[in-house]
Amino acid sequence: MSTKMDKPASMSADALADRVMSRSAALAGHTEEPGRVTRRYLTPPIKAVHLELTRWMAELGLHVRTDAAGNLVGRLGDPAPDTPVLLIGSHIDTVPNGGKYDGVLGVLVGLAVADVLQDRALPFAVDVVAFSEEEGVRYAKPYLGSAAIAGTFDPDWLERRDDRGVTMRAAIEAFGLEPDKIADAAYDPRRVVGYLETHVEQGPVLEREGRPVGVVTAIAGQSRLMLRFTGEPGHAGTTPMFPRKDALVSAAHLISEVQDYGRSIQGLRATVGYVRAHPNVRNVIPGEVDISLDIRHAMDDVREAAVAALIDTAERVAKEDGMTVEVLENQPQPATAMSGLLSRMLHEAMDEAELTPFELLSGAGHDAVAMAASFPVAMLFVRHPDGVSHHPDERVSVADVAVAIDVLARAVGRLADELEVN
Ligand code: HGY
Ligand code: MN
Ligand code: MN
Repeated sequence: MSTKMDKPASMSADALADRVMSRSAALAGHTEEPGRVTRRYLTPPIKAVHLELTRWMAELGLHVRTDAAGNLVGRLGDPAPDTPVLLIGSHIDTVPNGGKYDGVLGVLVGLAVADVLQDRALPFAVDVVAFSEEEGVRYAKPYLGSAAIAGTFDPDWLERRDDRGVTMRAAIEAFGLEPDKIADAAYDPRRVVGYLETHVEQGPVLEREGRPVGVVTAIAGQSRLMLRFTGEPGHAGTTPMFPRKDALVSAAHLISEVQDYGRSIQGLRATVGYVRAHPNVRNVIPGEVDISLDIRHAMDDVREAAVAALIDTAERVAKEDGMTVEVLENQPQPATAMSGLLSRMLHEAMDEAELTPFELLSGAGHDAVAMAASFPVAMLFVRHPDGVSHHPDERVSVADVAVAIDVLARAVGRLADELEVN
């Protein structure tokens, strides 16, 4: 699907930032749950977001298309497939009851940068990408959209089912796309100059340091596990308190140890965010409980040691409680390094904009993680007052968004100069 219209004149960074804020608010209105921002992979609000973004991209004269994984791509420049291309973007899915800016900000800043650069002759095309799925909420698999573009999408994922039993394959088909063509979404790494992502920091550092933006040094590694505790189900009223094999009690023993362990290791993040008790009714002792484990650290060996230690702890706790525990899934993701060239362009752009360059680690995962498998990547963080994210209170300031647009546009310009010289 492609659309193209005449282009309006470009606007100032401040005016573009105002428009990013109003557009973020408009997209927040597209949700599965009125009054909350919830957009899971290829649900109807994603289609509504596509329609708005397609209109805004077409107004800018971008060539717009949707790939088989549901990514929406607006190209500034030559649509020929062998054109060198710089990708700029982020994701448009959200966690349940999420914020307005996580993901969306990177897409809208990308559109603003395309606006700034629309009359500049660049040695590459610029693709503004709205990735269809980063959070991993609907199918417990993050980065579906960026994995498709990076060429690492595993067709086995198409058989994964959501909490209503709908396969990923069926969800893609229901969206009007062809799952068996997802391999066509991959870019040829020889054509890709790199990937730049702007994202709210989702943490306190830039606010504490009094900085509007910062360059990401690396993205912490992350292990996503699912553990199953198995005990014995029973009638809540007739089963004596001894001996009981309540799987939820054993899971609870582990959960409290997870936090203690996380606090004992410098820089570690250890979280249990998902609990599923079966049959999850008031008058039945849970015989089976699934819990997630989200373990993150900048150093992969520390993270891997933490995963091993917490699995040992789970086995000890289960044994003490007379239960069993098994690891249903362990998705390790190594720490992600940033491209030296692209990061230098961001630093030089900050310098050119008379900002003192500043850099920081990302504890959160981003599409840049999946994109780094195939392309050079770099990230620009935007100050996030209170650092509250994955929550409706998530916010950014229009002034900081204007700085991000200015810095990113300068970085793309410097990259063009650098590539034209070499
Ligand atoms: O979980 C994360 O780190 C990201 O927000 N998806
Ligand atoms: Mn997120
Ligand atoms: Mn995000």
